Amino acid sequence: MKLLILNGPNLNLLGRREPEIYGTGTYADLCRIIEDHANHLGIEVEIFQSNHEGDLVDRIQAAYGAIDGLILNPAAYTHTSIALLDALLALQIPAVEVHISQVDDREPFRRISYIRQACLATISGHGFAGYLEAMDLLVNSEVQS
Ligand code: CA2
Repeated sequence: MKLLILNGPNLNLLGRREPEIYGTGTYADLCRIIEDHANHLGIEVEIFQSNHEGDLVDRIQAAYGAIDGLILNPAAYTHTSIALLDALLALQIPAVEVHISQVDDREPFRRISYIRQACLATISGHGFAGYLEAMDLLVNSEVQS
């Protein structure tokens, strides 16, 4: 099984500010715990981060037929991007939306997610562990199907 994990703008700066919202871990720490968990589960994982909406759309399109599940934290594009929604709808692969912070308890604009309707679940406010929960969910849904 192969999962693709996509991270949107500014997540590469994790650990550099707002530790009260995002914790103190860096982006490298996040990638390491994801890779460790993939080894533990015995699956393959690819992690991609971009600050550019079109790069994320391109990566989703390239995933067609090549991956079994997608985990997506589009960061600020969550709240603005119909292009990402359309790419996800076209992909037709199980996807899980992840947010490190609890977006529903923050500014009203963060309660809007364009991609949510194309995802089988949303995990929000569980910190880095949310990515691992999303991996477990996709692995278990594959086993059951
Ligand atoms: O909680 C999440 O994971 C978010 O997707 C993170 C986005 C934010 O726009 C979403 O509303 C919620 C922000 C990512 C940038 O994160 C940084 C964290 C620390 C330092 C710099 C950037």
